[in-house]
Amino acid sequence: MSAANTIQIEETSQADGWARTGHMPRIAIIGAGMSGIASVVKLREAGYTDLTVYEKTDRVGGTWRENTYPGLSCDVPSYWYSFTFAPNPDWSHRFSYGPEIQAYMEKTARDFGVTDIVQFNTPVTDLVYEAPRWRLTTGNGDEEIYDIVISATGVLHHPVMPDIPGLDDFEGDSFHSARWDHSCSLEGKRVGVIGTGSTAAQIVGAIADEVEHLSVFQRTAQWMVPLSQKAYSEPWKRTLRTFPFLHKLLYSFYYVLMTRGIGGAVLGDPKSQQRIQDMCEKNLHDHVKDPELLEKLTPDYKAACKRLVLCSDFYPAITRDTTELVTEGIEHIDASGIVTADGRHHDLDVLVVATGFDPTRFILPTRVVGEGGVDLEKLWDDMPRAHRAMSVPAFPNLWMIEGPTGPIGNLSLITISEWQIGYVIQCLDEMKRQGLEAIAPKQEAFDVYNAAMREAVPNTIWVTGGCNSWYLDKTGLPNLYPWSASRFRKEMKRPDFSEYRCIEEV
Ligand code: N01
Repeated sequence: MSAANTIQIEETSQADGWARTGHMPRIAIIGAGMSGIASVVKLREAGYTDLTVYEKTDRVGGTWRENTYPGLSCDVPSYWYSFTFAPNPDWSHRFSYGPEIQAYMEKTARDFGVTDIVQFNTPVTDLVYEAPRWRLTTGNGDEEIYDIVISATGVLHHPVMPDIPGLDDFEGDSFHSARWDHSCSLEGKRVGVIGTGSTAAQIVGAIADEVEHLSVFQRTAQWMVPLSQKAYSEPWKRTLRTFPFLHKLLYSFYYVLMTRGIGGAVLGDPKSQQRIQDMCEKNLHDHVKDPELLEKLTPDYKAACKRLVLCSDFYPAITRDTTELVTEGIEHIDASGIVTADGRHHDLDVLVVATGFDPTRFILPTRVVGEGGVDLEKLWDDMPRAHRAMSVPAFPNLWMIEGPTGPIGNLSLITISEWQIGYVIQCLDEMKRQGLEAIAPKQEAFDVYNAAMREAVPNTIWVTGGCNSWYLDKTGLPNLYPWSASRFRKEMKRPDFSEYRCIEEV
């Protein structure tokens, strides 16, 4: 290894922690969703076995446990939306439905002994850095000391309720899409859905034929790519069981298909963008013939500016006689429905709020206090940033899987998580080799990385496409990785240790 690619040691450490003495580091993992599960499996595989997972609820699964709305599915192909260490020949469809993914998460967690080390119903409330370790406090008031903390809390897990006057006055059943009330039957009811993002599109497609009347409140039209759903046959599943190497081929095939297809469009390649644009326009025109409806459903920005909605059920549902697309702005909500800006009252029995999530939270609301008492929430100030999407200068030995500015969009987050965990493991190995108790990215490296990102984002479709989306932070800049997935993969493959400094015990 070149001297330049070495963690900088500021002084000789007096610590006698894990890396110096050869002890096993104590590692806390926060969250038992897919990144938490992958972290445990990969860390164990690499020889790190003193692991504890903290999970705020009573089950593993993360987003797939939390979201249970009708029509819930993953618009990333199943063979790619899988752990590399747990290929699944039994996927029933090309794009899996939510309950099947949740069952896969639970099975994988059981098969790999993850469930055994999860402390369920145990939210982590505080993380305070006491060099070179972390003091972790749980909602039960318990305190533990860890050498390393890995946040695997996910990106979109704080539902946002819209700031619409009178929302609480509604007397029918009302709930956010991520808090679906399964005790509420929709059959024969007048249902309103606020929002037309990926979630709402799936819900509308799933419930339109069950309800008496559906009102879909659209603030901004969405471009939609048809989803080529397909059920897998039993003989095909048997073939996969017989020839497991096929999983690798399928994983790679979908990786290339999705990253080249959608990735290119997002990152400013005009040809890919046009291809996606044409696909969306054809999809819309194939399904919607009524000129007035067509106009309402046609976005005034470029495809892929907002996260692309991949869905084939929305247009057939929205063109039904019993469905109405409402594009007048919502003025207020009262006891029996929604009043739009044209003064019209839309009578509703049930109101579904599919208005998305707060994308600025990540590990928050856990109070995270780093070196010198720096508070992470204050530091981020609603604009979370991290070095290589995973670490922050004043927060040694704290790694965030799926942290801020990572590649998200229409990718398999399982793949991204696995790459990131591989990076963390290499950093741990390096700490062990050098006997370092704590490392953090240098401020300079963090600044250079984030400046490069700021320079690159204006070229992406998220900015040039002319739309507003949850990708943009309060300064109007996308909080996403602005380069290709393969570049991120390269970054993750071999950490540049010269970007890190060793923090000494005080
Ligand atoms: O949320 P969104 P989502 N009044 O923020 C509207 C992932 N996901 O839950 O476009 C009226 O995209 C808002 O309107 P506008 C995926 O990453 C993945 O649908 O802001 N309307 C929009 O229509 C996705 O991007 C899968 O003008 C209001 C909608 O609500 C992310 O989750 C499936 C409003 C919110 O759309 C979030 O998707 C589902 C208001 N006050 C989701 N406020 C997969 O298949 C907001 N809206 C992997």
